[in-house]
Amino acid sequence: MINPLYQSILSKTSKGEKLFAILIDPDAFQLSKTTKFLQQLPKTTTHLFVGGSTVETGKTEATVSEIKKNSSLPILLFPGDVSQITNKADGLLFLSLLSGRNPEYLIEQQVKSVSKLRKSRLEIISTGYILIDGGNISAVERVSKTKPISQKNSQEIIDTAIAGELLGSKMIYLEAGSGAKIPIHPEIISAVKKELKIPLIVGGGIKTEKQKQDAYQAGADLVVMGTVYEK
Ligand code: 1GP
Repeated sequence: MINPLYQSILSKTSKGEKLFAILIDPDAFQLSKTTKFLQQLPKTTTHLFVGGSTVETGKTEATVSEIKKNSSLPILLFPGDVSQITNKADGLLFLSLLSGRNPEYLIEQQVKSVSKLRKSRLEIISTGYILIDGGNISAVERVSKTKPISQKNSQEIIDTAIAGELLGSKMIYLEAGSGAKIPIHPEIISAVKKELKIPLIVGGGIKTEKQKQDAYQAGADLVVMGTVYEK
């Protein structure tokens, strides 16, 4: 099958099934505790995302390899930059930071990645990435030197998501930033979801089961949680 990971996401979300990804930041991950970490993950976990805003060279590959030995969950790279791309994963969220106006993260890193991707068998899923204010300065804001969109400016968030879909993104990711104080408000999630035909990912600052369920109810197809599981 072509693009099996994306086809599976589409077929599940089109039936209203909810997906759940745990984000693993290789810089914060202890390889020696991989088995224990994986055993403690909720049974509802459908995907593992691996990545961070900045990661020491080689750590992503080591982390992915170790997880692969111990889990059959699909691993999607969620890279902060081109250095984090490794063939050991199953797929790659090919992100463009649509909320920002820094060409480095809109297109430059993507161009730089092509020589690596040409030789790779990673399934590439084009993903429009939208940074939204989560009440503190996120690593994405710091590293990308771009401003998040305010949660008060829902029209700009909606328009950015639609622009992403029109540009050909296969998924839209609404991101409040890892460790956000305030996750994305359910009203924003539902307003964006109404306008999209493609799956919607939501993450950043989701700490409780209630917040997760609220995001699903509002229309998130896939919820991402990271920080809570790092502890
Ligand atoms: C960050 O959306 C993810 O990219 C997860 O955020 O670490 O706050 O759960 P948390």
